[in-house]
Amino acid sequence: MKEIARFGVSMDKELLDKFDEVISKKGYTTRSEAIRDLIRNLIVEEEWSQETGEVMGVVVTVYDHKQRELCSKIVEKQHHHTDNVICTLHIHIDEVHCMEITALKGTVKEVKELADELRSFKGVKYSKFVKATTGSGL
Ligand code: NI
Repeated sequence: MKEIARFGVSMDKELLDKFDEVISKKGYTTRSEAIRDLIRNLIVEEEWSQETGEVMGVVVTVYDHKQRELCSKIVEKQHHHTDNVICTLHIHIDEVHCMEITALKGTVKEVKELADELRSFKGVKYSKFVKATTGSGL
């Protein structure tokens, strides 16, 4: 079990009141939980600013599968990066639209480049990229 450390924080009362209001809306029951999450997010942001090390990322795309050769282009791209494409989840939304969720792992450069390539195919109607972490640095 990890050692627990305690520390005091001084701040403007107004700022603390606002913080309490925001974390309460987000469902945190204690300041400690909220502060731990903020610190973890900061550490993950730092991981993403490094050239070395391994990160995770998720790409969500929604596209028209009737768009000429789009499906095969996406699949081909994924097959060319089997070290970085951890898994894909394909959802047939309706007669026309598909959603694809792709989990990526690699260096920041590898994950960013692959995510950008998957998102930029002609016919992709929506895409979102989420930075994530392997969790080992937290
Ligand atoms: Ni589909």
